[in-house]
Amino acid sequence: MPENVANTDQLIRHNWTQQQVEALYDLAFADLMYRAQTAHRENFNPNEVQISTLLSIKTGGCAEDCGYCPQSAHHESAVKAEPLMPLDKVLESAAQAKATGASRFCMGAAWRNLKDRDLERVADMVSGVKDMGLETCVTLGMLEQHQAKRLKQAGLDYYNHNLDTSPEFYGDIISTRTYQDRLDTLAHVRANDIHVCSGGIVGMGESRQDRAGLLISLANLPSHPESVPINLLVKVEGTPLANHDNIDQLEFVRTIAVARLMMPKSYVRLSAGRESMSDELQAMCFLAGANSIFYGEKLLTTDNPDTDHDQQLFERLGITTLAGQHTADVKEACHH
Ligand code: SAM
Ligand code: DTB
Ligand code: SF4
Repeated sequence: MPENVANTDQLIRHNWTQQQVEALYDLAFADLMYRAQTAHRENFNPNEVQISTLLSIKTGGCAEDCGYCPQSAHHESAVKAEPLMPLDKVLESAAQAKATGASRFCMGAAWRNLKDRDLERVADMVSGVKDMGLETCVTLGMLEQHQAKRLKQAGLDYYNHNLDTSPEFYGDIISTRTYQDRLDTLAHVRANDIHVCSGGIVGMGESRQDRAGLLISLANLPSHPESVPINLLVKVEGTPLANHDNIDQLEFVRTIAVARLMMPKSYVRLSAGRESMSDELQAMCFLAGANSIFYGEKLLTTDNPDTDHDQQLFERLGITTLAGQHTADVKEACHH
């Protein structure tokens, strides 16, 4: 085993170098999988997966120009802009998610940033969902300190805000906000004691160095995000990335495995893109250390696998789903 990758994966580290992470990526596939599965077993029950259900509470018409996103007003996708959903509809959808077995309910808005005029309505959604006994998560774009504080007070457990890719590749995908803006939002979330959910997208034409760079940006944060969504680009017609070549599927599995090794106590979520994956590829991702998914027939605007299909897959793999309260334990584990 190369010296620079030995014994580095068992500790919570925040000082990963590009060379070390690329060395993990360069391991023989079986060696990488063995190490990732070993780290996974040291920290989690390998047959348990956490499930979150997503709801788009405010769809389309977004001012940002994220190249992958069908909700950007800069692109001509089929998504129609809709106003912020009323509270009763949100709670209805959360009740449904709970009935299907989700432990967390994640509400997403196509906003560049949360506006104070919408803060109380979102806070009501958070407390309503929390009162139903679900873990709460929102993703609303950039967030300021006082807004994070108010959402925490309303009962917010997780805030999702992705770094998306490496700092170097970022400018090829998004021009309307900076990497530093994203880091600032994550700091506001953390400072208010809300769990951080942050990851990125693979398959946007980035290099392996960029994939390593994304994982370094995440793992070298002062605390590892408790939840790390790894999205496979969903190619949506009308977006600039619609006709991109597919990424090698084994490279996607490697990315999950390297994320597991670098952030051994975090939940790694096999996120968008499962609709285009075979059952066998998803099984390999679980073997590589993914232990969370989005569950429910829609992501925000695009399709996710049918719940029946997911249940069958879990049954075939002997996977059980995790009840919400257990995930709170991860918080302490990630703070070092
Ligand atoms: N507007 C907010 C923001 O961007 O911060 C929250 C919602 S946004 C849709 C949440 C995340 O979804 C993005 O950061 C991106 O990582 C992911 N995403 C969006 N479109 C995607 C696509 N076509 N394929 C994969 N992931 C996507
Ligand atoms: C995340 O990392 N992936 C989710 C969630 N966080 C909000 C969103 C995926 C969106 C996929 C494209 C769509 O459905 O619009
Ligand atoms: Fe807007 Fe979020 Fe889509 Fe970017 S990813 S265009 S911020 S909805």
